[in-house]
Amino acid sequence: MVENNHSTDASGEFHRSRSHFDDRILADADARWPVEPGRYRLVVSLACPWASRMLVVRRLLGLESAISLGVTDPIQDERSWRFTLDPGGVDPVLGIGFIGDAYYAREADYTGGISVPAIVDIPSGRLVTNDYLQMTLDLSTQWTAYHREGAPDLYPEHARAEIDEIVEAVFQDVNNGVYRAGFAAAQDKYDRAYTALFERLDRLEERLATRRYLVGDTITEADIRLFTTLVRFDAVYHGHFKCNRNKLSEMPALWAYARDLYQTPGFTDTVDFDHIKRHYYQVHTDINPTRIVPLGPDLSGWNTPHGREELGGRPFGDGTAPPPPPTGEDFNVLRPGRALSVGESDRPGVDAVGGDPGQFQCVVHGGQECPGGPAPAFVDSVGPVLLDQAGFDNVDLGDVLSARDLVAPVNQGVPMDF
Ligand SMILES: N[C@@H](CCC(=O)N[C@@H](CS)C(=O)NCC(=O)O)C(=O)O
Repeated sequence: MVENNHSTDASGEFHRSRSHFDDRILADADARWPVEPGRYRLVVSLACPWASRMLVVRRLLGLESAISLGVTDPIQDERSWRFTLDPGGVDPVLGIGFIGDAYYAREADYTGGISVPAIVDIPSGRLVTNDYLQMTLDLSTQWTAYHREGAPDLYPEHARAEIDEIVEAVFQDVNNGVYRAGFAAAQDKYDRAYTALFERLDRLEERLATRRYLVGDTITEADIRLFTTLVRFDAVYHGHFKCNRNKLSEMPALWAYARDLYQTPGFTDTVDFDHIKRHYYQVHTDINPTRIVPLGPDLSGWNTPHGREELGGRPFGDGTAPPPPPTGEDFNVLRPGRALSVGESDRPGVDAVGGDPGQFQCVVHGGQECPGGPAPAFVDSVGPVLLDQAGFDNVDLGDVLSARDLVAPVNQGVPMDF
């Protein structure tokens, strides 16, 4: 069993250890790890808030073709994060089944925790860094030569002091605060984390009532770091981590702020609620021994109008919104118009889902009548999946979302074999 990179001490307090591998990839040809497009692979779990920061920053800066992406199964096993979503259970670029293999290639006798996000040097197969605190900043400051045209400045020099200050407070009380509450093993430690979390959220609620973003009038690193915790709040932290004074959706400014970001290109496509829920509820058996994943909450509110445009602000500053994600990197099934993938499902009622954008196929068996052959279906809104054939119009998006557990790679015009 691989050791965790966090622990709860004898007093019941949760501690997150520093990342062991903190090398940096630098815009310097003589550096040990120089910026070089195509050389590095970013490995993430879509469930992980620290990894999701990297997904958003990479998308907003347009670094998808410079730094490729590997996505792990949301459920770790005793060897930690694994590539079981890929054909043969092996990452197609790194040729390994576990991200731990890259850690051991870097340091054969390494005994510490294995975590995502992780960046791997493709030619040598060695881990470069798992230092999530620095990684996003380096995408902004070291990879500038490969930013897309119109990339926003997420870490503007003139605002760094303010960003750093807010990021530190948000880290202590919110990003890591939810973990401190969730993994506390003593009442007083939990109480303290809970209190600090909601005091901070109250202050953020106040700050965001009159301003669209945390710092200045554009999206910065500070917003990305707050967002990845907020987007998990009602689905996971409120129940699983006992952060339940109120839900995010009961804090009007924060909830509208989170929806605003969620609906912004580059954010929305990185959010996979299915991975998020299954990871937390199924992996943390110490706090959820039954491994039951709750069916709620209703997530459809994320797509409702947020009204934040009224506060002004220029989301991308002098830049522009990113184009749609590359094939295979649109992870958000909840988003209206999102292409589903061909696949198999063990979910009663849904055997496979797939199709080209705008035209989806959904084969429904199991508990329901299947009148022989695929039924065309498409997601046209959050809510029911509309199916063209009679008899299928009661399949709801929840079923199709869960069908994604076993969904195969995105269909790229290949005839579907149901
Ligand atoms: N690398 C970081 C943070 C990243 C992190 O905690 N990632 C989680 C997923 S959200 C992880 O990989 N955990 C693995 C584990 O704790 O065994 C750290 O050392 O604290």
